[in-house]
Amino acid sequence: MKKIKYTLSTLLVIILFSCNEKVEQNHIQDEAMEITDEKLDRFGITNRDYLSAASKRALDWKYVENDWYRVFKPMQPLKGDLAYEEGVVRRDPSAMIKENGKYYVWYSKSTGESQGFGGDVEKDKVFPWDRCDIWYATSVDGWTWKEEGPAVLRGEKGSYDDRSVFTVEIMKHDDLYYLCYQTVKSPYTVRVKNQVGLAWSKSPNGPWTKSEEPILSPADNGVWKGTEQNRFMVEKKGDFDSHKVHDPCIIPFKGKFYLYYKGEQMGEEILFGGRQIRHGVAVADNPKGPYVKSKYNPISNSGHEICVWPTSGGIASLITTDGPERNTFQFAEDGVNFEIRGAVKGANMPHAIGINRTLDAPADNPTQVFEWGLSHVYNNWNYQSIMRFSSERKTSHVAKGAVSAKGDKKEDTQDDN
Ligand code: AAL
Repeated sequence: MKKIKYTLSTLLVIILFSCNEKVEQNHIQDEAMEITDEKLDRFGITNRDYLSAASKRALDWKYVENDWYRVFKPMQPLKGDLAYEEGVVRRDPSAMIKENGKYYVWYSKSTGESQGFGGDVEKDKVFPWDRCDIWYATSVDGWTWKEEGPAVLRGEKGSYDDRSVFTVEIMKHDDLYYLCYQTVKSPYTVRVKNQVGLAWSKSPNGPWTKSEEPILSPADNGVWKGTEQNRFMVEKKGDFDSHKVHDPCIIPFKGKFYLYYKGEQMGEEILFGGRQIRHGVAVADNPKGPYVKSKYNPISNSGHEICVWPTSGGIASLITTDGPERNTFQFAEDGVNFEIRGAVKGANMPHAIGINRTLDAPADNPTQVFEWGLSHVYNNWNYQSIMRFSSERKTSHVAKGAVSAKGDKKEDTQDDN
């Protein structure tokens, strides 16, 4: 009995102590939050003694600025060979670079309808991005494009890229051009793993030399459950990139090469109303690798296609489509630890963006690279075409005809009233 009494009182002391500790922690957190009168006024908070969870988050925001806010306009069709063509898939454009007085873009190209996974995956085309090769086109004005031909073809039967090479990015470094892209080996099953390949050339017109082996592969610590072709059935999910490494983009940064990529996890879930997609980075001393995945991966908790660019001495990222932080601009001074810096209006938001690398991104306008560029649209499930996007920066909020905070009168505005 004595023993029980002793145990109960010890338990009580522990509970009281841990409750106290919790209160203490909350208190410390509140104290760390700087609650100035100016902040309370700016955020319109009624009573500083009754802060809602949302008000606490607002007061705790690290960055409150307008440099990172953009509004996209409706996309416009391209002319010439990149105009929509029934029966042809052209999608996932690379960044655009300018060489020999012309814009260059690379993209995934395939023909014919997709049958999905219901049929014969050995013979069918399962997705619009299945059975693709990488093609390229040039343009003087960015509107009318000439398709120049294939740049990188699928590999020979039995090679790691024998089924599809797709979703490509371009990097120019020290007079060499590098294309990095996704690869699939046949058969294209639901559980097939995707890797990343690399090709290089002395000229943007090729010829391209392909890496013999992939430069990036999925983490191998997931375990499928059973043998049925079902990607949601797992014994163990493994890392965020245990199934696929996608959307590669290499950026020279701080004397090294940062390969940003999208990971797909075995047993992927739907979270926050979107797919459970996250980004990672792998770093190399040389453009051709070896690329070593960062210990900090994943470096995003949201997003889909990779869209990264250098600005303000760091790397910025546009997070689209999936996850709680979708439609945000993020920035990492070290290229790894990204913080939200601004939001993007959801309307007209392009996906699978090919950044216009001919535009600058100065510190006082870090999203300027989005003034115009390329993206793709789904004309229908089978066929996609490349389109031109444009956007404008939004730093004020004023109705047509009214005077802005800066004192100018807006005659033409997209702003909400
Ligand atoms: C895109 C990209 C990758 C996927 C497919 C084609 O959104 O994430 O490229 O494999 O869809």
